[in-house]
Amino acid sequence: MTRRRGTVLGRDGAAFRVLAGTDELRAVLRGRMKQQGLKVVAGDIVSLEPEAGGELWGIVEVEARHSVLERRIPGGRGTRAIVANVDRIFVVTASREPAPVPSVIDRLLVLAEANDVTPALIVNKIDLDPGTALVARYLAAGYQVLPVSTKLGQGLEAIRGWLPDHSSVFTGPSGAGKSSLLNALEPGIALRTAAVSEKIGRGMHTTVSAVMIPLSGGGWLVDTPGFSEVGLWGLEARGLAECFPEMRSRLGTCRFQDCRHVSEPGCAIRAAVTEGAIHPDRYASYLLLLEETEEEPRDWE
Ligand SMILES: Nc1nc2c(ncn2[C@@H]2O[C@H](COP(=O)(O)OP(=O)(O)O)[C@@H](O)[C@H]2O)c(=O)[nH]1
Ligand SMILES: [Mg+2]
Ligand SMILES: [Zn+2]
Repeated sequence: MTRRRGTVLGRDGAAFRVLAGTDELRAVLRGRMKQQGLKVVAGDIVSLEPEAGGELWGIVEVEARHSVLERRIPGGRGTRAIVANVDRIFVVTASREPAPVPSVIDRLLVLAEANDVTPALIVNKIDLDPGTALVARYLAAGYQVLPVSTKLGQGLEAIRGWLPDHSSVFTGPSGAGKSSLLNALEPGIALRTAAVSEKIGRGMHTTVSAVMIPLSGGGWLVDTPGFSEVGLWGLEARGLAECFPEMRSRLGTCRFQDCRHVSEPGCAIRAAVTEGAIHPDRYASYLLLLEETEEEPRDWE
């Protein structure tokens, strides 16, 4: 029997679209897998066996995920996976127009790490403003920072070099230049993601689901409706600080092992803020996100 292995691109009604080599196959969960309550999402790597009589394939195995983005199910009924095996989240901000909002940038960077995805910060529109202070702040914090002008075509190679063999999410505030950037990286692609989002927006009862869009140079762009609902719930205070690269190395040195870095005496994090080794805005973001992690699960409308 010919078994095949492939990547789930997205849903198509009751079936999944699975890319196996260069073939796009339609596949459904085998009954046994359904009984196990297994959920398959875009990005999952699956094994397929042909279904009897027909063109459908059966999903007989889902490989362990190295990362998964989840959103909360309304009514406090747990979480639901949106997409699996994302390798990198590119947080896109403009250096100006609109003005960068550090708390928004920080939330997205932390969100990536909290979900085992490597973050990178793209500072776009450097033709308007080099964004020197912003770039320096995030480099100092320990992030990969990519200054870019989509308009002038500057800095795109650094992003392009990273895309093959990986699956990437681009996120960030509206107006930062995401659509323009994606189109510069791969002409026409922003239109494809827009079409997908619109379709999902119209489909009243369709579950919001992510789509993997193969890039011509290899790798995937992941279109993730519902990404704004990915939260930080369930993360312990200690886990949160670990998602701040500049805090990570200092965590063992607070006086109390369970230090939340808020008002505890002998806190190494607050000392580093006072000394200027940690940017005060970054620490402010930490406090804000700490509140979010400690919030009661909220229902999503
Ligand atoms: N000056 C300048 N404008 C840009 C650049 N990249 C995008 N824009 C403009 O910023 C605006 C918002 O871009 P868009 O791609 O729609 O942002 P999105 O909302 O993040 O998808 C548009 O008017 C773009 O032409 C850039 O590098 N420099
Ligand atoms: Mg856009
Ligand atoms: Zn502390």
